[in-house]
Amino acid sequence: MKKVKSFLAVLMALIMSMSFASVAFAADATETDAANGVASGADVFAVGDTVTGKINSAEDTDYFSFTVEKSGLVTVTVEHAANAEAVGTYFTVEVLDEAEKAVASFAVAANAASVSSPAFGAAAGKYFVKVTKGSVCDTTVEYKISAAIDTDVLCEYETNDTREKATEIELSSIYALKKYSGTVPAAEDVDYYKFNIAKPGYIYIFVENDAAFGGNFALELETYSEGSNGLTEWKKFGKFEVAKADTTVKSPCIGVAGNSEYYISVTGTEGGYKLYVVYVEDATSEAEYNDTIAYANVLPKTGFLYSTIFDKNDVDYYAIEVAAKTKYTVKVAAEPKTVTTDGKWKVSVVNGKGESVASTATATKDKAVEIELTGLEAGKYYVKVESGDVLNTNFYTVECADNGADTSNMTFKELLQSIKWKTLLDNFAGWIGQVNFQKIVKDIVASIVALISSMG
Ligand SMILES: [Ca+2]
Ligand SMILES: [Ca+2]
Ligand SMILES: [Ca+2]
Ligand SMILES: [Ca+2]
Repeated sequence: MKKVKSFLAVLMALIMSMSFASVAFAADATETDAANGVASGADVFAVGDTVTGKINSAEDTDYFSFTVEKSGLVTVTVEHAANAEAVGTYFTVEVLDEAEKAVASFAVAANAASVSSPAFGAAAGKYFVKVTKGSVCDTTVEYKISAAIDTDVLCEYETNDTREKATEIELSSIYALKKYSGTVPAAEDVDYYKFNIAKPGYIYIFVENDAAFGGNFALELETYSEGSNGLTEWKKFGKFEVAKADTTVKSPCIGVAGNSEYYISVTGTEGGYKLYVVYVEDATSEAEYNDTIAYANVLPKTGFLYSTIFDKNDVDYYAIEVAAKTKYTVKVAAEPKTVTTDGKWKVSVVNGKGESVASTATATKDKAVEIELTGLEAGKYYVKVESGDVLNTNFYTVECADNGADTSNMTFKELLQSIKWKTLLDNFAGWIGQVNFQKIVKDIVASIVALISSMG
C-alpha cells in the first residue's frame, strides 16, 4: 500500500512539473531562428501567450503559428523596447491563413512600444505570423508577439474573395446595428458580403474606417437580377468609395427588390473597416438593378416611386403600359426634402427599341419635368432617368398619370364619341338662366356649320 501511495505521489509530482513546464514554455517561448524561415518550420504559440523573436539580419524571416479553436475576431500585437529617437519601422508583419494567404498586415514603428494589427475575422484553423525587417534593420531589438481573440463579434471570414464564398451578413435596422469587421492586408484581397432581401425596400450601406488603420476602400454592388428577356444575370449597379481620411461613409439610398440577393465587394489599400447595411421595408422604392430596358421597374398606375441616381453610371428604367388613344403625363421631380444642392436628372421616354418617343427634358433641384405623351400607339414604353451633367444622389420621384382621351389622332366621329355628353349636358343645364342661352346656341350652330363645311 505504501509503495502504491509513494508511486502515485511521484506520478502526481511528475504530471504537475510537466504541466507547469508546458505553461512556462508556451507563455514565454523564443523563436528557433534556424528553422522558422518558412511556414513549415513556424514556432508555435497559443492564443493569449507570447513568443519572442529577433530579426537577425536584413534577410531574416520569422514564421510563428497559432491555432484558432472557435471562429472570432483576432488581433495580433507586437511589442518591443521603443526607441523614442528612432524613425521608420522596425518590423513588417503579415498574418496568413493556413493556405498562406494574407488576412492582415501592419508595420511596427520604431518609436512605438506596442502595435496591433487591424482586427480580422478568423475561422477555426491554423494561422501564421510572418515577421520581416521594416524600413530599419536593427538586429539587437527583440520583439514579442501575442494574439487575442474575441468570439462574440460579427466579422468577415476569409477566404471570401469570390461571390461564391461571400460572408453572409444580417441586415441592420436603425435601432440595432450589425457591424461586420473586415480587413484588407497589403497583399491583394477582395471581401465579398451577401445579404437577402425578403420584401421590397431600401438600404443604406455604412463603412466605418478603422481609427488606427484606416484605408482607401472601393465598394461595388451586385445582384442576381431577373429581366423581361427571360435571363437571370449577375448585374453590377453601383460603386462608392471611402477615403483614408473618412471616419464613416454612408452610401446613397438604394432601392432593393423583394425576394432577392445582393452582394457588396470591398477592395482597397491596407487597413481595417466595419461595414453594415441598414434596411427599411418600403413598397414605393425603385428596385435596382433597373439599368436597361429588359430590367425596367414597373411604374405603378397611381402614385410615384422614390429613386436615386446612385452614381454617374446609374440609369433607371421604368416600364409604362400605354392604352389606345389615351394621354399620359410623365413627371420627374427632385424630392424637395432631400435635395438641397444642385443636381440634374435627364428624363426621356423611349419605346422597346430605345428610340425616343417624346422630347427629352432635364429636371433640376427647383424645376420638375413634365413630359406629355400623346399620339402613341398602344404598347409598352419606358421612362429613362439618368444623371445630367451635375450628379445628385438624393431622391427623385417618378410617376406617370393617365390624362384621359388622347384626341390628337382622332377622326371627327371618334372625337364626338369621346365627349362625355352626360357631364356636358348636366353642366349646360346648370348654366341656363345665368347666360345668354340664345347667343350660345347660335354660336354652337355656326361652329358646327363651319366645321362640317371645312371637312368638305
Ligand atoms: Ca479581408
Ligand atoms: Ca477577402
Ligand atoms: Ca437608381
Ligand atoms: Ca439603376
